Amino acid sequence: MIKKILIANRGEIALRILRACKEMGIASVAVHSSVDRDLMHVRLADESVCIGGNLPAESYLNIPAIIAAAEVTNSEGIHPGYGFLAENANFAEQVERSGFTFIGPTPNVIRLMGNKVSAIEAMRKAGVPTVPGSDGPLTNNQDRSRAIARKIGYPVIIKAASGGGGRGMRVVHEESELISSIAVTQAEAKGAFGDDTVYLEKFLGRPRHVEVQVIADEHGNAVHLGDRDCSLQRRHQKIIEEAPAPNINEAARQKVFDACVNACKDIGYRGVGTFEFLYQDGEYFFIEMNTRIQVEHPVTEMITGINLVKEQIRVASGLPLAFAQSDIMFKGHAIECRINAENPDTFIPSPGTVTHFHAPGGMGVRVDSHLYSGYKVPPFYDSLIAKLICHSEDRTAALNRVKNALEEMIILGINSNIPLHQRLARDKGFRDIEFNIHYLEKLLAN
Ligand code: MV4
Repeated sequence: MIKKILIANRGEIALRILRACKEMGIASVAVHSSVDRDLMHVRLADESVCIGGNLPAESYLNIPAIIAAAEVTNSEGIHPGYGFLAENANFAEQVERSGFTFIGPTPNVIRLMGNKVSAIEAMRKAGVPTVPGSDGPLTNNQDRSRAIARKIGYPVIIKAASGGGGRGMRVVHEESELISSIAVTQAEAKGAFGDDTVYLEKFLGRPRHVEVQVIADEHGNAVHLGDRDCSLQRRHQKIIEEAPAPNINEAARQKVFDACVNACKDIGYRGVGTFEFLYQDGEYFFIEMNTRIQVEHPVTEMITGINLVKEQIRVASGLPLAFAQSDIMFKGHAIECRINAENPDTFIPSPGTVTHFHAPGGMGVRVDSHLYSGYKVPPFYDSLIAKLICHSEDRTAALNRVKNALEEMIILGINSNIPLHQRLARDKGFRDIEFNIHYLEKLLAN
């Protein structure tokens, strides 16, 4: 087992990783930017190193500084958390080349999944259902592109191979817009990612976002940990996630779980991973795979009782999975509210000093947060300040717990989106599971 881990992240996820290290008897090293020296996990870590300035490029994205910090502290493993360098194959490669263990998949698998064209191809070959599409990049042959789109049927969507998470996409409603839309998407992709490869898919109009959590070891074992619904989002930022995904066709669901496990074995996956699907009319369509621990992992932990970050560290250390598929029991329902430091009406970020923080509690209530009274939320990073996760025997009871916990939660000094969550916890469409990926934005528009 790895004996010392450098946490290459900040905020709630850095604290989450630190807690896993402590439970496992693993020494911890916090690295942080100048402004982040007062972060909760920096105080609690065995050692800490300031790695640079406040801009992400100067610190949390500064690969040489992070590797130097691992060297001077004699760290063995590097945990990237989510965001920042978590899905950067070059970082994973440099970590390994410098003699450290990257807590995540191998660089080649990160690269395979980072390119959406190669990811979709690998999944199709492994029997995972994908969206009808170009099955590869579009070429400069305009007749070919028109023929592909006509065969699939409009509307279609053009996506950048190096995009993902909603960046570099364009919906095309009719043939007259196709060629110019391809050109614009290519130009944007070139600018944003330095890669103008684009592909085409059938555009699904009202899908839900359903994702499947997996974990695999390097000995050929892979299991799924069920699914999550993350449809409630605004501008590709998830607001509420829940596990299991409610109202899913059970036969299709088991089939997709099996396909995901099979795909992990097929591509030699190691670590935690998430298969993202669009789910519409009882059918699944793979769109992307995330090779990191995700923000919403706690809802899966709550219904399975499995500590995903601990298991992630175990498999990165080369240990076999401690459980088989048949050992995993799914119990009850969990809902996560992402609490952001932002104006609940305008969504404008609201950094500043938290003059008072009170976390809710009680049975089935979990708060993952680095906040404390007196903590100053800096303006340089994303606005996630807390995750409220409620677990209960069924969805209705979990929702009720969310509603009550939100009433207990106090964050003073800055604005938060707690009022938005209070509204959603009472919302009929959300309660009745009558939503898709467009639901929240439509609700906010009214
Ligand atoms: C789509 C789609 C409809 N049809 N692909 C957006 C994020 C990226 N992961 C993929 N995205 C989408 N791909 C096809 N073929 C609609 C979206 C989409 C979306 C997906 C998941 C969650 C929120 C979304 C919001 C807008 C669009």
